Amino acid sequence: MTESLRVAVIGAGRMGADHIKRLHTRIHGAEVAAVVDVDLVRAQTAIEGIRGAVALSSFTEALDHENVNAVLIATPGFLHEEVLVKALDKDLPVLCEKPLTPDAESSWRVVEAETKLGRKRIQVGFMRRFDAEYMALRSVIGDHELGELLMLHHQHRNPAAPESFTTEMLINDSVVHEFDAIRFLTGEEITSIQVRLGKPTRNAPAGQHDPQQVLVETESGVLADVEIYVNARYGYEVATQASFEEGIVSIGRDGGPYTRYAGRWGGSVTPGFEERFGTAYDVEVQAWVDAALKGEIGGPSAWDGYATAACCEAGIKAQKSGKNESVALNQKPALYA
Ligand code: ISE
Repeated sequence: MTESLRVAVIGAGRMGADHIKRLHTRIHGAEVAAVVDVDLVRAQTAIEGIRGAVALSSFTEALDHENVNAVLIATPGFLHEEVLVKALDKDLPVLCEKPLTPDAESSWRVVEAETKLGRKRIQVGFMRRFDAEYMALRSVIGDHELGELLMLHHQHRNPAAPESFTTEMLINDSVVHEFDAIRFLTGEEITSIQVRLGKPTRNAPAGQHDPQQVLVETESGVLADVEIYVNARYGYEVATQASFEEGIVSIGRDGGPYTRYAGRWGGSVTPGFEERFGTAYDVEVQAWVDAALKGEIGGPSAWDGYATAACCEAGIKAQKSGKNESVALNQKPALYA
């Protein structure tokens, strides 16, 4: 049994830097052994103060490094497949930020490679599964506390999206979280998706259609809607309201101190996903480390990565066709049963 994870973090951008800090300061049983970034200066900055860690510009060098026995991938999705394949070749535990890969075909190749290896090594970074309110809502659904779940209403709002964020990325970079959350909450696969592009905000960068409405149906007929709005200006908000036969459950509303001062009342809006899901990320990464030390995974699998990639593909098709598009999944391998 491995005593501690010595992690190569691939990608030192916004999410990578956040995970490096987390691994270094809050997670037990793991340390940062290497940081890889095409921008070597960025990698060097990221390892400052971390004794024994090396900064590299090639992921192959990191995965072959004698002091590395685990991988955390935090690069953009289109760069994931080759790192995943190499990590599987070396039988290393992997935490891969979402999406697993950008499309269903490449995600299926990863599933096939892992199936061939014969054990689950890849955990996908859907951190919402580790958020206390998501877990509580899942229990209410699973225990039928309020009867059957009928509908889910999701709001997913970001303050601003970068210029490079395309119309498609609203689906495959943002709504991918709701696809996984709907699967996690209901325990069912998604069967069809429709996307409506309505009146756009003038605050979106040129060529990016924002907001969008995504309509989803699951195997048993649960209907879900998602408002994805990535230039909402006022702050970060990820919330869900669930309608049951006997009641309604809402999660994700802003909390924190409620202040009355100088004739006004209120509190603060969460600024970004690091704050909104900070604790969930900590729990997620600790679950990965604890499981990896036992040769297991502690969260969503490559199958979940593949299933959500298939949803994204149907979603992007639906953006273009305006029609309800069905989600086609290959047969689930026994490894993921
Ligand atoms: C980003 O990559 C995330 O994962 C955030 O959770 C999400 O809110 C945002 O829309 C994505 O771009």
